[in-house]
Parts: sequence; C-alpha cells; structure tokens
Amino acid sequence: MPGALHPVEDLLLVVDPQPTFMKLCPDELPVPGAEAVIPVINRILAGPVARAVVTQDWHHPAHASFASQHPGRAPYDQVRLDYGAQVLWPDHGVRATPGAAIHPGLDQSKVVLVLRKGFRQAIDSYSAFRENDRSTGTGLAEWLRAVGVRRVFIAGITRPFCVDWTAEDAASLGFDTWVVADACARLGPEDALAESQARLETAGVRFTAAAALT
Ligand code: VGL
Ligand code: ZN
Repeated sequence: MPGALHPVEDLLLVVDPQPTFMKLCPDELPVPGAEAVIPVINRILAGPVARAVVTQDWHHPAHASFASQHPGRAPYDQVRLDYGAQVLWPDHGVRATPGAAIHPGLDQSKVVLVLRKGFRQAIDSYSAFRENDRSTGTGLAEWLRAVGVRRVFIAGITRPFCVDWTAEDAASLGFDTWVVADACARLGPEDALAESQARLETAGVRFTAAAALT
C-alpha cells in the first residue's frame, strides 16, 4: 500500500488517455477496454492526489511506427529502424487530429502539465521519459524534479507498452514508482504483459489499485 499522499511529492501520471486507442476511433488503434480506464482515473483524480501530468501520443502523419509507411509490411510486424527493433502499428495518435486529443471525459482540473511524445517522425516514444532510441529525452524527469515530485503513480494506456516503458524509466531515474494496475488498459496477449510485469518488479516498480488512492 502506498500510504498517505503528499501534495507536492506525489503525482499521478496519466499515459495517453486518447480516443485513438478507443472504440471511438475504430480505424485507429482501438484497445479492448481502453475507455473504461477514464472513469477509474477520474475517481483517483477526485481523491487526495494534488497534481497530475497527462501524456499524448502525438505522431507525425507519416510516422516511422506506422505500417502504412513500410511497403509490404502490416501492423504488428517487427522491423529494424535506425535505433533498433520497432513494432509497426496502424496509423494512430496523429498530431492535432480528433483521435489524438485528450479524452473529453477526463477530469483535467489537477492536470498541470501536458507532455506530447513521439512527435519526431523517425523515432517512436512509448516512454514519457525517453524515446525508443533510448537516448532522446523528453524533459519530463527534469520537470518532475524541478517541481519537487519524488513518487509517481502511473495509469492509462497501454500495458505493456507506453505505461510499462514509462514505469521502468521512472524507476531507473530514481522516482518511487507505482503502477495503478486497474487504471490501465492492456494491448496484446497476457503472456507479454506477464513478462513485462516481471521486468518491472525487478526494476523496483510496485503495483497498487485505484481504491488505495481514493
Ligand atoms: C501505444 C502503441 C503505439 C501506447 C502508443 O500508448 O501504449 N502503443 N503507440
Ligand atoms: Zn504511438
């Protein structure tokens, strides 16, 4: 259990709460159950947590992670890009499209920073901290330190991709890191999630439930 929340040191990091991952956008990257995380996150935001950060997947229309940019390839194929292995996706999270907006049902009253990621055409960014080349920073760690955050609770879309990559980086950057498991949506098979879960536990990430934060 995470215990009492501190108004400055504790922050909720909401990863990619965007219609592009929901049934609202069936031709983008719908994730089963993704819309269901919004009310759970709103319940956390109605509780003692004082501040939140939201990320948005914010891709160039011809982003390198889109299968549409790789002739002969299909979504979910693996390719090698300049920086290494990359899963290809259907077009999604295209900057300034309706699907890339913050979901209109999300309570933004405690949201003090919106961080857009994956905006470089040639580099994907699952993590809110470091792009998939593993060297280009987003500035989030520096921002969190500047405002006094020490512990982050992470919720959103999706495990084991953006949520888990964000959590692993948060822990490795020295933040006390918790994933709010029932406030996240899963993309892909359960065994891939189990594998990621084990890696996060090794990295020192802990897991909790929304009820522990309300
Ligand atoms: C995500 C795949 C591609 C995510 C983003 O938010 O988990 N997954 N882009
Ligand atoms: Zn993406």
